[in-house]
Amino acid sequence: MKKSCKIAIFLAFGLITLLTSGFRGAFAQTAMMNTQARHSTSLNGKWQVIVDPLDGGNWKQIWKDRKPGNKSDFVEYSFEGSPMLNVPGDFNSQIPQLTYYEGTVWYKKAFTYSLRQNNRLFIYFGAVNYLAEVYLNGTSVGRHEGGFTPFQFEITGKLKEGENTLIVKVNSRRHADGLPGNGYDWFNYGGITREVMLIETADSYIKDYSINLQKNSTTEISGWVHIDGLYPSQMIEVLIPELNILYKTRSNEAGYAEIKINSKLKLWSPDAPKLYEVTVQCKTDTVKDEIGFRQISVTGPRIMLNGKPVFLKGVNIHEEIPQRLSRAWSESDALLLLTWAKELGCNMVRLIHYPHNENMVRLAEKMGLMVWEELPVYQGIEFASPGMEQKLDLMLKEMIARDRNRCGVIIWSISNETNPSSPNRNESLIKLAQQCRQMDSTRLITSAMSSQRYQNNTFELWDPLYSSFDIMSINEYAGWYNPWQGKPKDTKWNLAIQDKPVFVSEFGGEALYGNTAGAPDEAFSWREEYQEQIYKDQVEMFGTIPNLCGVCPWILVDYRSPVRMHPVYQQGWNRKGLLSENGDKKKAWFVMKKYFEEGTRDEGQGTSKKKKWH
Ligand code: GCB
Repeated sequence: MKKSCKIAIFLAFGLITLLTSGFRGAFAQTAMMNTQARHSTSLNGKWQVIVDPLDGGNWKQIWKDRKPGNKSDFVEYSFEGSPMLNVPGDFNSQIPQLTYYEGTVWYKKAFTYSLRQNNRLFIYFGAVNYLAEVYLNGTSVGRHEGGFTPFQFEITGKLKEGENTLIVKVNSRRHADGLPGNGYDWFNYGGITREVMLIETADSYIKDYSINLQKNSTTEISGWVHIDGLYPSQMIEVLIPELNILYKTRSNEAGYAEIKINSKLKLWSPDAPKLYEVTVQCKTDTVKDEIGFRQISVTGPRIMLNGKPVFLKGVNIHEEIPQRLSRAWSESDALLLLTWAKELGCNMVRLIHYPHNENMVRLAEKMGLMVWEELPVYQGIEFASPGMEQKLDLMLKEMIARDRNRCGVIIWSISNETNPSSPNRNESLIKLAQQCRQMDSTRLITSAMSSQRYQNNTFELWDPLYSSFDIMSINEYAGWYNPWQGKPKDTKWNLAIQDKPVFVSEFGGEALYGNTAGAPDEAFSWREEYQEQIYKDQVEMFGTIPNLCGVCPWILVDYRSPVRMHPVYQQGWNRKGLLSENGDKKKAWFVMKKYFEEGTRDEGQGTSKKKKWH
C-alpha cells in the first residue's frame, strides 16, 4: 500500500474516532433507542401510590418502604391498602380528588426477575412528568427532570433474589426554571405517563444508531452504529433485505462504526410512506427497525421533499384525548388523533409543545404524515437561570436520540413564542440550534415565533433568531388576538430575510361547538360563525404571504387548559379546536378542509399568480 494511502486511512480512522468519541460523550446520558425491538418485560399496569401533597414522604423516607419491626413499632405510611393507578397514565384523570393536583405522588411496583449471567438490565421510562426520583430496593438509582422524554438507569447487579421493589417519586409541580416554566396554556398531566419496562441486553449492546439518507442525496444511506459495553469494538452488519443490502463494518474502541451505503431505493413521502425492514447486528446483539428514506431541504423560499417543492398542510395537536380527559399515550390514541388530521386533508402534523409519545411519531410516519417535533421551550423560559443551558442541551439530545431514525420527522422545533428581550434567550437558542444541526443535519430547524409587528395592514417578520433557522415560522392570530388591520386580501408583508420559507405555525380563534346564543359577528359570543369567518379571512390572507411554505391551524381539537376561565363558553377548555372535545366538526373545519383539498397551485409557491391555492 502506498504511504499516502496509509496516511489517508489513518487520518480517516482518527477522524471517526474523534467524532464518535464526541458522540459517546454527547449521548452518554440518553436512553437506548427503539425499545420495541428489545428483550423487555413490561412494568405497565397497576402501581400502588401514596399521594404526598406536602412532601412529608421525604423525611419519612418512603423509598425505604419500611414495615413495623416489632410490636411497639409503627410506620406512618404504607403502600399496602393504598390506591392503585394505571401506568402509563396521568394521575390527574384517575382519582377525582387529583384533578388539579400538581405535586408529589410515590409509585410502587414489586417484581421478580432473573437476569441471565453476564447480561445487563435497565429500567426504562418512556416519560414521567415532571421530576422522577427512582429507587430500587431502598436505594436511589437516579433522577430525571423533564416530562416528555425517555430515560433509563442501569440496574445490573442491583437485583435481589425474589421480590424487588421499585419506588418512583414523581413530582409534577411547575418551576419557574423548568422546561416548560410556570405558565403554559395546556393541562399539566402529572405521573408516569408513558410505558415502563425492564430491558435486558447482552453485556455489549447496540444502544443507538443513525440510519438516514445523507443530506442532499437520494441514494446514499449514511450514519453510524454505537455499541455500549465491555466489547465496543466488533464486526457490525446492517441488513436491508428488500434492497439486497448486507453492509459490514467494524466499530472502533469507542463503540462507533460509520455507515455508508449506496442504493437505489423507494423514497418515503406522504403519498407513498414506504418503510424498509432494517436489521443492525453485531456478535452480541441484534436490533430490528422499520426505516424510511427521504430528503428534506430548503431551496431559497421553498421546502423540498425528495427534490420537489412541498406545501405543508399541517395541524397543531396536543397529546390529549379530550373525551377521556387524559394524556394520550397508546397506539389507539395516536390513531384517533392522526385519523382526524388525515380527514382534514393534512400531510403534516405539528406535535406541540413537547415531544409526544413514540407511538404518535411512528404511526404518523406510517400514515404518511410529516412530523414537526418540538421541545417544551415555551414562552417565559428563564434562559439565564443557573443550569438551564445543561437542561436544554440534555432535552434536545433526548428528543433526537429517540427519533433520529424517523424519516417522518422533518422538523425539529426548538422553541415556541419565547421573548426576544428575555435575558440570555437569543444566545441560548442560537447555541441550541447549532447543537441541533451538529447532531442532525438531515432535518430542518425552526422555532415558532410571535415577535412580528402587525400594523397598517402590514406584517413585519423579524426576530434575531430567524437567521439561525431554515424556516421563518410565525404564530399570528389575525382576527382573534390581533384585529384585522385592513382587508385580509390586501395584507402586506415585510420579511427580515427575503429568501426563506415562511410557515404559519398558528392561527385561529375560539368557538363553542353548537352555540347559538349571542351575535355571530361578536368574538365574545364564542359563535362558530365568528371562528369560521376568521378562517375564511385567513385563507384569503395566505394568498398574500411571500414564500409561504405551509400553514397549521391552531388547533385540531378543543383541549383542556385551566387558564381558560370563561364560565359559560370555556370552563377550563381552550376552544380554538376545529373539532369540539367530542369530535364534532365546527364550521371552521370545513373551511380548512376545503383549503387543503383545493390546493392546486405549484406546491410551495406562496404567491404564485398563475395557479391559485385557494
Ligand atoms: C399560542 C400558543 C399556544 C396557545 C395559543 C392560544 O400562541 O403557542 O400554546 O395555546 O396561542 O390558544 O392562545
